[in-house]
Amino acid sequence: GKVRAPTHIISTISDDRGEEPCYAGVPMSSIVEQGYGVGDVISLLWFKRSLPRYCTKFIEICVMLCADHGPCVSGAHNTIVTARAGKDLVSSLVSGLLTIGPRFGGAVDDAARYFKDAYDKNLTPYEFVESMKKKGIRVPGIGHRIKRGDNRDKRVELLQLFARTNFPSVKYMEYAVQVETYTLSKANNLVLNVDGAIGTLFLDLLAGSGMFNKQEIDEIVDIGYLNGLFVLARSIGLIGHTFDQKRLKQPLYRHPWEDVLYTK
Ligand code: Q5B
Repeated sequence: GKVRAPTHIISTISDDRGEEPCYAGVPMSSIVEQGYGVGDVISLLWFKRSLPRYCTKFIEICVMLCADHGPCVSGAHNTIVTARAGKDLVSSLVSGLLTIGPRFGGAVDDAARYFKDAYDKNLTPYEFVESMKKKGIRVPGIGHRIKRGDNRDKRVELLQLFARTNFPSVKYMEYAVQVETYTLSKANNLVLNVDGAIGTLFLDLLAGSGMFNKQEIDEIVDIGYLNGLFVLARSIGLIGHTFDQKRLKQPLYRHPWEDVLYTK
């Protein structure tokens, strides 16, 4: 019989060999004709399946809410400085994206990992937070530079409201709220932030939708899919900041001496 030469690449998410490209087996014409949105496309290309509408809507809300958070955050700042140095769109974009990490925007996966582990082990919020402190690890998804107990993050409230109204279960989110109550009793800046809200609510989506088995959920959390939501979303804003600086014809950025503490 025929012997297939070994291939150098294995791919399972998309195929452009036919008359039209397919995402996870779904032809482009169906995607357009059936009115799919970007949440459906993410579901097909990342999770290799169609998800119920409330899940794809949740994904779209995450993307919309995280698209930008003003010019002062790390990512936008880097992008603005790079654009003002005369660099092109892609350079300005990646310069901003490279700031996404454990402190800024890239705590979604770790929030999912640590909150899942703590909830699944039945740790009380006190046990969870204090065990993290003993290990010298900041609780991912907790804390914000400008949000406070008396100035909550509206994005977190909107995500929670959507999930409480549409998700079959919000057990991980409710656990995160209890953790936040405890951390706020320690310091007013230790709110549940947008990374923590997305991380824990995605756990609820994965566990409650019936679309993923336990092994798949563990793999998604293990591989770390969820920072991808912030990266994808914030790219929209970073591209906007690049165009903004170019439109405004902003000159090369130089930080003022007065704002540097020169010391020996
Ligand atoms: N402490 C976010 O820190 C920040 C603690 C904590 C226990 C914690 C910090 C943190 C975990 C990572 C995380 C996502 C660096 C944030 C985002 C997107 C964004 C951004 C925007 C957007 C802020 C003061 C005292 C210290 C600390 C203690 C702080 N966090 N303890 N667990 N998680 N969080 N990142 O304000 O005793 O004085 O030493 O790392 O989830 O990135 O809008 O800006 O859309 O763009 O600088 O929203 O919380 O606080 O470092 O002065 O700490 O609180 O140990 O205690 P801060 P610090 P002590 S959302």
